[in-house]
Amino acid sequence: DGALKEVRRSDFPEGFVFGVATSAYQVEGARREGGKGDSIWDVFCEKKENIMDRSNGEIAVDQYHRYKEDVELMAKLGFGAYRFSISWPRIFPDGLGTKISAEGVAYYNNLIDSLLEKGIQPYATLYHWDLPYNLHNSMGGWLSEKIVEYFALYAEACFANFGDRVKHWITINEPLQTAVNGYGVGIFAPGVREDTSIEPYLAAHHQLLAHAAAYAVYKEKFKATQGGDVGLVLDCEWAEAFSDKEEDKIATERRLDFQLGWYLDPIFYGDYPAVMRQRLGDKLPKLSEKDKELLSNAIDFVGLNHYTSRFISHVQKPRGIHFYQVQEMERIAKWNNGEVIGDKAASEWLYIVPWGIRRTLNYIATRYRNPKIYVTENGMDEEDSEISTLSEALNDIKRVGYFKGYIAAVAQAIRDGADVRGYFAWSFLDNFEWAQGYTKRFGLVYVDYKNGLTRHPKASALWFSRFLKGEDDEDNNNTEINKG
Ligand code: GBH
Repeated sequence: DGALKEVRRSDFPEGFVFGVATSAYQVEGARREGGKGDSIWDVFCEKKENIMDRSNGEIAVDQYHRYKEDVELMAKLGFGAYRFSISWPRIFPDGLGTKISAEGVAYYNNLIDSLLEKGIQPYATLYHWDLPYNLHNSMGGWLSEKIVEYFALYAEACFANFGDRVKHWITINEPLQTAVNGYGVGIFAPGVREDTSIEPYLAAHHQLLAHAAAYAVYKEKFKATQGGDVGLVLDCEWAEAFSDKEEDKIATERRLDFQLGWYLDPIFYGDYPAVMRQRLGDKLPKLSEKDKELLSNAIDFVGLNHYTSRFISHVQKPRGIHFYQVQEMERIAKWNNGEVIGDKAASEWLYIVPWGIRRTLNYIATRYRNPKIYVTENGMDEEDSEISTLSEALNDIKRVGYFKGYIAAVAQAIRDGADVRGYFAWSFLDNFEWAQGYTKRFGLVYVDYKNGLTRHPKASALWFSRFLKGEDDEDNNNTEINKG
């Protein structure tokens, strides 16, 4: 891709948004406060062996009580937007959409107002994996078609209560993860292990229909008065063919269809990708004419969560989960000359491959009629156990390199023609990293778990801050934010 000059904010169009992201279960804590009902993650974590360090999000990083301090820090650093998620069981404790919790609504009103006071735009995700436990327990959660209606009621309540101030809505975060890891492999809540059966595809189907239902509610009742946008967030690891062999190239296209096409083809092209139908047969639910109509162009922007890349090789009986076996492919982290694709972060799955985000963005632009795109998550982690002192923790130079590389690649994708409108770093703070508990740290801001959950900006936060202010990178002695 040629030598890159240092990326600058002025490489981005006017109005381009830079923000930070989190999700409710990962940061809020306050499990039993404000009338909140349990979510499937509250219950999943009760089975200690589900989480690497046997932890949970009961307290997490306590954002429920510290949102003001967090918002102030975001503002000091210069971020223009905050992507957070609303906890469904904080709004409707039993999920049924009849008894709204005034305290739950008040919490998000306060958060949103604090953000706007500081000039930070709220980007709200309605569903980032914390389904009201009652909807799982009483009807099978995402396996039941009834959930579509309950999600629409919940979405409507959020639009009605917060939509005067929230202009960017994300319905669902990474439906693929809920489908494959929640209802197939079982490593995420609700822990259903039905990898070889219809469950993952049914859970995906209902998430798509729930997205479409919420999109329709917004369009019919709120769009004209509130004027916001509603999008869906998908996770996509870039897939690059392992060799020039035709079968590797086809397996690579297949891999992308099984990640993005699964959700975007029904919206942009009216049905699931043909290759999924061929390989899954009746395991893949059918979209009725009514479903197709509701889904048709039901998206104002595509949200992309992107972290890493792999080479894809066609393998008839691949190792790994059933979801990969039906795709007859293996994900490989080495070039065909044996060299690794990129440096590794802490998580086993995360290699640092900046060029992958440019290709993913260009792929979405070309394949799906150049939609508005937001990069809704991008970042890397370090291993908690490898950090021995606070000053070591704050000196996250590898993450600085990660952001410089990936953000420069986003700027290139924009020059290539992709309509990217914003970028959110994952994550604002170290937090509860799902099945990996607190063993991995994705934050720009360090959270001292042993010392009152105090917040300490890492070097990457300070780099970001200078980048946002358009300051020279050489000028890196600005430690203002760490004083006071
Ligand atoms: C995001 O998912 C999530 O939206 C966010 O909440 C999370 O904190 C962040 O990633 C960092 O992990 O499939 O066995 O490799 C990104 C997609 C899905 C990638 C789960 C890692 C790990 C389990 N991630 N996957 S596995």
